[in-house]
Amino acid sequence: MVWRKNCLRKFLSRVRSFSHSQLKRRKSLLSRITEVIQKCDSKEGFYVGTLAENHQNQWPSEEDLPSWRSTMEAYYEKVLSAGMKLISLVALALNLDEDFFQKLGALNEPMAFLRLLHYPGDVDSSREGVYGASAHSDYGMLTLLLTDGVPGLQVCREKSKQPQVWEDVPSMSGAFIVNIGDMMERWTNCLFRSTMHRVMLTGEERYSVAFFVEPNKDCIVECLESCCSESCPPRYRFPPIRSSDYLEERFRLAATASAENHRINI
Ligand SMILES: O=C(O)CCC(=O)C(=O)O
Repeated sequence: MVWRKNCLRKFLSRVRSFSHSQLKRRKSLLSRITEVIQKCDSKEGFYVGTLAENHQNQWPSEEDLPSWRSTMEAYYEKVLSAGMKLISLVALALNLDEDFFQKLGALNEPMAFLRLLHYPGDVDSSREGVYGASAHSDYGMLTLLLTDGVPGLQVCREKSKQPQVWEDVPSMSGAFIVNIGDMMERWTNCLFRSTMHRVMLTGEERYSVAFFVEPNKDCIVECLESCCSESCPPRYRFPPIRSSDYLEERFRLAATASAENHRINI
C-alpha cells in the first residue's frame, strides 16, 4: 500500500520530535533499567488508544509540542480507514461480501491503537536475547506498519518449523508493511497466517509506527464457515472467543513473560 511519500516523511519527523522531547528523562531511566535487566526488548513506545469519546489517552501539552496531538489523531483516522479498506479486500479474497466484517460487527467500534516506537542506537546487542522487539505475532486483525527505512525488521515465513529462518524485510519508501494478526488467523482457520516478526538491533537508531486494527470488544472471533470444510475442519485450538477476552489474555501472558525475564536476569 503506497501513500504520498512526503506526507509520511513529515509524519515520521513529528514522531521523532516527541521522542527527542522525552530524551533526557528516558536516557537516565533506560540506563538504570539496562543495568539490572539483561534480557529484554529495548524498544520504547508511546501508545495512542481509541479516539472514541471516553478515551483515556494522555497527550504531551500543546505548549511543548504544538499540533502534535492533532497530527497523531489525523494519522489515526486515516490509517484506520486504510485498514478498513484492506479488511474489505481480505473479505473479498475469502469469497465473502466486502462489508462482511462490518456486518459481523467487528468494525463498528474497533479497538484500534497506534504505537509510536523508538529503538535506541546505543544498546549493547551483543548479549544473547537482546532484541529491539523479540519474536511475536500481532494479536488483532491486521497491522499497518510504517518504518523510517532503518533495517532491523525480520519475518519468519514458516513459524512452526524448526529451526526458524528469518528474512530481512526491505523497506519501501512511502509504503506500509501489512501484517496479518492472530485473530484473523483464527477467523480464517489459518488460511491467512499471522506474521511472526521481530526487530533486531543494528546499532542505528530506528523509528517505526505500528497501527493495530483490533475488532470491536464484544465481537466473537470464530472460524468462518467459508474457511472450513470436512477436509479442513476448524482447528481445535481456536474455539470461539470474545475479542476483548482474547486480547486481555494475550496482554496478561506477555506481561507475565516479561516479568519472568526480568526476575531471571536481575
Ligand atoms: O518496529 C517494527 O518494525 C515492528 C514493530 C512491532 O513488531 C510491534 O510493535 O508489534
